[in-house]
Amino acid sequence: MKKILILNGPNLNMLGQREPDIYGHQTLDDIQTMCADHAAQAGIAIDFRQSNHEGEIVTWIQQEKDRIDGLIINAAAYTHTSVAIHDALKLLNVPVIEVHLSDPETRESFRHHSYIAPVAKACFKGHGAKGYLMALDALCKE
Ligand code: CA2
Repeated sequence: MKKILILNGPNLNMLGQREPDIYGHQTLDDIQTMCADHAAQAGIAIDFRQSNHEGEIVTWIQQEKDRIDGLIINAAAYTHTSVAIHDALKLLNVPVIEVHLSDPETRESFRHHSYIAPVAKACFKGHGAKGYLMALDALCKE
């Protein structure tokens, strides 16, 4: 069975509590449940995690690199700052998909650059929580 690691960066644990106009009303637990249901229907396994710590995300990527068939990442603010996560993702020999709830390119200029994009096969942004399901579907086709 294919195993997909889904990583979420800082502050995404606060989803549903503020800025619903930008990020929607769903909590991260809701998104995890949606992903788990979708994965079960597709016959794949997911491991869904969130961290507010850059180093923890880097460690998770290193630890799981030989155990997964694909990785989905919403690195949140680290998208725009983290060379460390970029370098860790380069260690992977499996497809990486970048996801964002909002479309960062239509927001403040400091959100326009992504350190994830050069190491990602695709990016789903601006589709809300559905973007995670689109990313799962894309990895199922790999
Ligand atoms: O649109 C996305 O998914 C983002 O990755 C979300 C990040 C942001 O820094 C990126 O530019 C785009 C922010 C996540 C913060 O989530 C919050 C949740 C509730 C309240 C406030 C922030």
